[in-house]
Amino acid sequence: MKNKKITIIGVPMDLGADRRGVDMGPSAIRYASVKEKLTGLGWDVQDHGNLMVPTPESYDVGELQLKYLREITEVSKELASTIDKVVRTGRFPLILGGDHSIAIGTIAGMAKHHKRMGVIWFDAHGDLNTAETSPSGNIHGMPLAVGLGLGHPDLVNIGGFAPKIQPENVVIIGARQLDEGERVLIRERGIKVFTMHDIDRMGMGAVMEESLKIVSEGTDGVHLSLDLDGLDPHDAPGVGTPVAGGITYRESHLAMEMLAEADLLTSAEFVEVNPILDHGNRTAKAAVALIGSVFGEKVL
Ligand code: Z70
Ligand code: MN
Ligand code: MN
Ligand code: MN
Repeated sequence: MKNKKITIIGVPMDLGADRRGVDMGPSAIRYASVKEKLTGLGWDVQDHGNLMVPTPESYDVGELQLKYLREITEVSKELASTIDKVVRTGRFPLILGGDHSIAIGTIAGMAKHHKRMGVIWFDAHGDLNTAETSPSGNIHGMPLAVGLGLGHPDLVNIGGFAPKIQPENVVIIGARQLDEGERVLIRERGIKVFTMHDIDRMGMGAVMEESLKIVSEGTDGVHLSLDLDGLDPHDAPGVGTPVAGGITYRESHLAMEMLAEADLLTSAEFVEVNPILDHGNRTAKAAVALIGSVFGEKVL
């Protein structure tokens, strides 16, 4: 990447998920030496610190199909404007979560700078629910739909414009647990999804070659949104909802290395690390290893 300046933004968000502990994700990733990793690779790294996120116990959950909508909307706006400022200073925003609802703010902030933004969504899930289709009411299952302009207007209209992204510029990699409403949306909008079945049949190399085409053709920027639950629970046990049969450590590194070679990324976020459910900070360490690969670490 030509831009050798990174700003880390922590978002200790756990209002979008049921399990407490994901708010400690940014801390665990920092403890796993993310800054040292990037500095060692020659990047100029600035750590903006964490955004303020309300504690769920001191707020009313609100509407049960959109839990903590008001608080998540406020944090998303704050994240979007922080990212806007970071990009204006010529730096690459690296966002550490926090549950995946933070992608609402990330995409809103980046879409201000990219009229047609490609999005690579690594996840066991589709995160394409709306209040109408969600089985949980948890907003971390909704951020990709919100980016596409679907969902509650308070979320969809953050930054004053919608939609932020187009379905033809989005690719989901690693899906193995989709809700019925998400399947309908994927078919209706023609969103490209590489399920675990596809990864097994094609291999991660071919999946990434196709994915890179999808997110690069006709776009002016690419965002990587990586949910650690996309990885196999053996390699990333510290996530709120582990789903068996995921992307291996090696496959995920190959994907990050191919992204680094393609030199397309304009922003990245690593989400859903839950240190309480982890074993020896393994998941945060995996996140830092992947961050290394995507920011140019090579064996030779
Ligand atoms: C389910 C829902 C989800 C992450 C779980 C689960 C969503 N589709 N996302 N863990 N990261 O409740 O919407
Ligand atoms: Mn919290
Ligand atoms: Mn997710
Ligand atoms: Mn997920």
